[in-house]
Amino acid sequence: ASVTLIGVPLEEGSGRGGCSMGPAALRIAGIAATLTELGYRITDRGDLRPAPAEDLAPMAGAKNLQTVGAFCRAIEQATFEAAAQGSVPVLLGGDHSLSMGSVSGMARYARTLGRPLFVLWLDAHADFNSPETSPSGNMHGMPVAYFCGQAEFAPILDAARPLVDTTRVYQVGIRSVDVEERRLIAKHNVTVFDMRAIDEEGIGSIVRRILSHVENEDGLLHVSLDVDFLDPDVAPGVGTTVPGGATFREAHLIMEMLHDSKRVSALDIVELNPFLDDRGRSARIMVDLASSLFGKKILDRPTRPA
Ligand code: DIR
Ligand code: MN
Ligand code: MN
Ligand code: MN
Repeated sequence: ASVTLIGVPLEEGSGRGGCSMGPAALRIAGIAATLTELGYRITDRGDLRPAPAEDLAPMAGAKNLQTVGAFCRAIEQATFEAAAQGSVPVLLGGDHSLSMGSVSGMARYARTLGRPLFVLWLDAHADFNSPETSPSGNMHGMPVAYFCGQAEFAPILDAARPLVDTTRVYQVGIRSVDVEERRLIAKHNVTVFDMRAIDEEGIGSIVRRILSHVENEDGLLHVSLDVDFLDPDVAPGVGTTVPGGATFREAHLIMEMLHDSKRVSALDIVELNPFLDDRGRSARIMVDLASSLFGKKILDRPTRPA
């Protein structure tokens, strides 16, 4: 099996500096060596550095659109190419606006197979704003609305891209939602397992339900992991911490179950801000979670013993 690392030194979607150092921190934390040890062939494409897209007219509600837009185009293409070569693209972010590109690239790939794409969004935030609704104008708060086809994006980026059906988007860990996002999530039937759902039902049961939907439709699964999904006590290296997040073990269980499912076709690791981190701790945890997703186990046994 093979994995393609795609570095995305993008922070212009986030409203503060630091995420551009994310790819370097993830490499220093040993992402390539860890996956090599698990038996994968690793291709590291290095960092994407596209020139700003000057054809995009600046827009008040979408800060740094020319930079974010240029990255999204480059990411879409790099993600599609890696997947089409039979490799699993792993996006080393970079802020979460990069998922506009990576999910779109996977949606294009899934269409060539005639299979549906599912998205598992692990985040404290819903990221369902548009340039019209965003209170901040930061595009890292918009990727889910973008790949679900929220109308306001039509003029600014590829209008002909394949979209993700909102009934195939699962958001887990959510605990910070803006007023307009709340309305849009309800309108579009996105399935949200917020922190209360995790507390009440347990993460294992939630992940089993999501995976059985993916399996029933023979889908591909794109996993998008925002550092702030985790509790800030576990992973402090992110600009938008929200208290009350997922524990270390909840996050690992998700990754272990995802590995067993053999459904994961792409992974985004986003929002790591090494400038805010505590001696590389968050970078190492993200690499650790990735290694669980790619098959690292505590013992050689099935997750659910017979
Ligand atoms: C807020 C914060 N909802 C916004 N969003 C995110 O600006 O749209 N923070 N994604 O990480
Ligand atoms: Mn996010
Ligand atoms: Mn977030
Ligand atoms: Mn974010």
